[in-house]
Amino acid sequence: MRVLTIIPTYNERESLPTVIKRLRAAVPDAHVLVADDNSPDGTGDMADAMAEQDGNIHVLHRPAKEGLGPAYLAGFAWGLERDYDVLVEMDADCSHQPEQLPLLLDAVQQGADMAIGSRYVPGGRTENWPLPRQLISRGGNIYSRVLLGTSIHDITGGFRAYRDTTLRALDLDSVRSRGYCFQIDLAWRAERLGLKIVEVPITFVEREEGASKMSNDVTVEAATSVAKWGLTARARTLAGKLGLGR
Ligand SMILES: Nc1nc2c(ncn2[C@@H]2O[C@H](COP(=O)(O)OP(=O)(O)OP(=O)(O)O)[C@@H](O)[C@H]2O)c(=O)[nH]1
Ligand SMILES: [Mg+2]
Repeated sequence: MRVLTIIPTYNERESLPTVIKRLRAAVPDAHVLVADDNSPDGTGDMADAMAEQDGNIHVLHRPAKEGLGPAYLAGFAWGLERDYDVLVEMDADCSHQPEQLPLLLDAVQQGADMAIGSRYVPGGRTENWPLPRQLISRGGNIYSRVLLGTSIHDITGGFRAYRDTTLRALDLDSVRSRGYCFQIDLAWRAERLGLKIVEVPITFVEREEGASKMSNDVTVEAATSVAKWGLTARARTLAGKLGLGR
């Protein structure tokens, strides 16, 4: 399997060398694509310097900060054009431990269309995460469960491995999500298509370097998008039952 790990970055100068070093050691054959949104702290230049030293490292420079979603979409397009078999999402801040990536890749190897590193299945956990962040994360998952009826336990989790065929099936051109709801959006699309989603327990570790990019805007975007998707899906089901729209 040819694996591409996409790492979106915005001002991750302090974290990037560590995550890349750990990733290259943990899964030496995997290629890495840093998708940088023109970080003012020079993360993009730093990534270029690493790419010059190591042929498995690539850099995608994007003009401005647009959020996690568009950065991943650009990274997926880059990887699909180059025929990678598995495309991985991973944060730059080492919250997703590179040493656990083989667990996700094993799940895909064993037949999963999509593997999600999950904090909320038995064996999964978080380390040093402040209580307010834990509550937002748990709350977001419960909210998604109620509104979407999803059976995924960690639908907001951003440590994932997708089979290329999965991404090709998800109609990525129609994805509008920018912030964390991007993760919910893609997982829910895959679930509705009946694809095989496997949750692999992981330990999510609070970032040690750099600053969080979490903001109220992305929380509001997620809350309103999930409500909209859930209500639209229910309205469609109801219309189907009533025989409308035929
Ligand atoms: N390219 C790009 N990357 C982004 C953007 N916003 C966040 N990221 C990256 O997405 C990943 C997750 O962002 P974090 O700030 O760690 O968000 P988080 O993990 O929910 O928040 P913390 O728990 O506080 O770290 C990191 O690698 C960020 O650098 C963006 O607008 N563009
Ligand atoms: Mg983080």
